[in-house]
Amino acid sequence: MDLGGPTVTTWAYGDTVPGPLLRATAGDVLRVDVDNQLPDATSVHWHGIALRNDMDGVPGMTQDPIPAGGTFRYEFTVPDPGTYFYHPHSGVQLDRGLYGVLIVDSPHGRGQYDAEWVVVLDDWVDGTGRTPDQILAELQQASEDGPSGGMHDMEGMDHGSMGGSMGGMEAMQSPLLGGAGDIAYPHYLLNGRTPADPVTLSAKPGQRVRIRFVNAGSDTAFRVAVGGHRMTVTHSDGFPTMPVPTDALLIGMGERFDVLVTLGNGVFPLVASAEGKKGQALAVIRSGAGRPPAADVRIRELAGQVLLGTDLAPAESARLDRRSTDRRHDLALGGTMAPYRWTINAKTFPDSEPLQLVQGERVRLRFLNQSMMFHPMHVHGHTFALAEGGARKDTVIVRPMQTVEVDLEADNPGQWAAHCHNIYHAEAGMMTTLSYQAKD
Ligand SMILES: [Cu+2]
Repeated sequence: MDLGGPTVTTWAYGDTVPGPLLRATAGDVLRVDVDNQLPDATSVHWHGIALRNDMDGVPGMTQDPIPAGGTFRYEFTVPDPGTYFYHPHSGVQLDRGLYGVLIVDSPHGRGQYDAEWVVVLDDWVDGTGRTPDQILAELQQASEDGPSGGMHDMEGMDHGSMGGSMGGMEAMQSPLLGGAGDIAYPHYLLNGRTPADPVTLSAKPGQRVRIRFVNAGSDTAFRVAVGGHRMTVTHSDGFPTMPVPTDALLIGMGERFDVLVTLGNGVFPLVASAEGKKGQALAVIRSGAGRPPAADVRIRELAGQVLLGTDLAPAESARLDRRSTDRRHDLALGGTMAPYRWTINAKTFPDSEPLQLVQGERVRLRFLNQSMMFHPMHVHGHTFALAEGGARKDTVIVRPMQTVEVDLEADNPGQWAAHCHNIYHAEAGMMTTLSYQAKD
């Protein structure tokens, strides 16, 4: 892959990063044939889609892994319109080039806008001398060696590369998120390009553009903004929100937001700053004449008002019915850099205790972050509502020492993963199962 400067060898869907854009209409049956030409077993997870359990793409939970050289047919109904994405649920493969966007359109028309841009954000290391599997091994090895070993000498892992507890090293910190991640990446990409040679997004002055943001990163939240413009947030994780204007938006790994922007006349940078880290991704918006922005352009909107998913309210159509809670589960989020181990209720997957659900019940999940790192928590097969009237979402940022409560309708039987969408945290244990039981 040519990333717009660096050329890397990586794993991808087809021959592009991001992979092919898949598009369907709510109610459609989507059929995708996977032909695994990778040297390793894989799977495809349809992030955010409330699909049938055996199509959810979690090896060991909903299917067998697709072996190297094997094939698998995914076939399922897409029930809800929105912005979704697909990626492997196998090891740290997501941190290669294996991701793509799935847009589900409404059968009732597309809404009031003139143009649509899909913007996929990613933190990139694969093919720059190390693979994601090597990074994971280094994180685990370094923590075994203790603070004086391992990571200090790793090429490309500068002194900001380890969060939290590694003594003597400058941690990557964000005022909004606390610990900002575990890995300092050499590149941050927007639609597969570094800022050195960014994509150009074109429209006419005065046009209203819908931007669909997807954070496909593995360890990086992005703060996004458009120079010279405000954005109006309209959707969070596929579902409509009360429209709210903002300067900037913070997007955790696995989150999606749709915004509307009414374009001025000229050339404007769309910047996705790696939150708490050094570096950014960039696109050039062109609606008129002007010089393109520099790769390291800074825009003042990034320092303005910043919204998180937890700040949003649902549109009337996305509100969860008012109901009393039938069942409650706590998910205590813990972990440390040394040893490199991330837990839910003090256990690492697959030793975690499954959380029981019963079909038809209203369930409240309480995420209690007891670590100094933020965790974007993702629940498969369902869209939850942030408690007390918050937005509908399937992935929510839980900040250090913060508690976030969400409600869901237990209406999709099966065995469902619930995990941190920091893919290194998930792989180091931060995952559990929501397990439907028969009613007796
Ligand atoms: Cu995490």
